[in-house]
Amino acid sequence: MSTLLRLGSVLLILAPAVVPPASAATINVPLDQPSIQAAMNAVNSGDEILVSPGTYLENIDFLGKNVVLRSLSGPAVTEIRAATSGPVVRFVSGEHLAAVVDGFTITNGSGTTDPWGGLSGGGIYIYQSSPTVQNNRIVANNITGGTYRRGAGISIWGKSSPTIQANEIAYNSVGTDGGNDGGGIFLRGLDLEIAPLILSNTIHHNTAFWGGGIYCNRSIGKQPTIAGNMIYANSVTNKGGGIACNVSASPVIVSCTISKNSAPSGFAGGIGTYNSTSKPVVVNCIVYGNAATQIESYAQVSYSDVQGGYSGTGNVSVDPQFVDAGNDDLHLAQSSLLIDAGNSGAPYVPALDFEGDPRIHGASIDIGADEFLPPPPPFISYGQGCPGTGGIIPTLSMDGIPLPGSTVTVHVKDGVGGGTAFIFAGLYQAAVPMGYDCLLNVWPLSPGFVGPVPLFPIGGTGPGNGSISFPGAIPVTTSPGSIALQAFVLDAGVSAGFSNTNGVEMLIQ
Ligand SMILES: [Ca+2]
Repeated sequence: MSTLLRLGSVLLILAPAVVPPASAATINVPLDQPSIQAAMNAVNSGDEILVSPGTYLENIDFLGKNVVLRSLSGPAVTEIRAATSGPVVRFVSGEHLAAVVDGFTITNGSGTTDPWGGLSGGGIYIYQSSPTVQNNRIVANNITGGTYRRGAGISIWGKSSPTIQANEIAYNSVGTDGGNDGGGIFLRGLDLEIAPLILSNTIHHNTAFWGGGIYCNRSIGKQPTIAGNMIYANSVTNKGGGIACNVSASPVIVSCTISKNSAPSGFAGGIGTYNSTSKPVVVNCIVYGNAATQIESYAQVSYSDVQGGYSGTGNVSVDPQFVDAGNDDLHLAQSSLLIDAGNSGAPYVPALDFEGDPRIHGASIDIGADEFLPPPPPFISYGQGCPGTGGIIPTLSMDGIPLPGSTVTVHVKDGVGGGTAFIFAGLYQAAVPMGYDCLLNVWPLSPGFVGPVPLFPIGGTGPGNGSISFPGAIPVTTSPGSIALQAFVLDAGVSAGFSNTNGVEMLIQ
């Protein structure tokens, strides 16, 4: 179900409790209130808190208020760092999806006492609440005290159906001794009417005993949806380096890439299961290159790439051909056999891939978190020229690979034979009337940018019979981006004194 539909369902269920205030207020931090929590204390549900760049030494509690807490300039420059022990941000008072934390680095959290007497929720602690957590960097939260530690990045308990979307969740740890579960996310849901949604997150380098990336346990009612996540380089000392499914946990795991995660000898580094009560439904996923094994039994797997193979419809075992796995670039290369190999009718099909590219592109959805998009063509023809002698319009085309320092070939055809041509180049496409029904197709002007000289003779004789091809050097100092080109042919036979060509936009890689 889409986020919008989920939101709609929640609002419907909670309708009697949701009475929007007469007018929503916007509070700026630190302009209107000195701290984020001071702003939270002052606002009402429906308000918005906008936070300027900076490091905020605070522990935040949403206090049951369904407000949007958003950074103005993103997580790279806006950090909430726990000032005291406990979670950095907590939702424990029945907040719903309209309570949003968006665009922060959330770090240095250490957890609070959970319903089972352990320490939970280093970065974010969610209990009986269903907020939206999106576009954050939840990093370097470490739970070190207590006997049992759960969910160093995010811990989710009770009747909670949050949406956890487009976050980076990395370098969080609950430690690796027994009973410490969920380095990135711990999830235990009860009586769930709506499935919690873990969507399009990048989850890496988290550590735990069970469930390095994500740990699921005892989900009663709707099962969590874990969709479109890039899950790599997480590690455990027991089961499920990437994802662990303990007792009665059968999440729907779709369109995820799970690779380079590790577990000790005999255990699954990809997806670990406990027993027949944990039957995750795995569709359109890559589970490849994990140690020691990929997926334990009980999982129901289809349309997935599992190293060493796994029984089920549409499963394959092929090298995914990541762009650069050694440097954690797990995009699909153009040669990957997983492009268009997934099931577009899966239980959940994300509208975007993990990085926001539109999917489905091509005949079918790609397997894994990344939808491969072919690079744009390097030369795009656009616009139209104006005729020379005999009413014939010359044309411009190019070929080669446009890189700084390389050479491309320029072709001018159908000009007046024996004439003289020159090239105009600019940064943008244009269509500026020049009189005589001629258009200037490039802007701004920069004559002679491509070609050995601005003026060059055209071969052939007679109307429309002139053509020339020549190499054009692209200076090594050229920045990636587009350059627009147009050829002009001096032609005394027409009243303009020239004809010109269509434009060609060259995309420098
Ligand atoms: Ca992509």
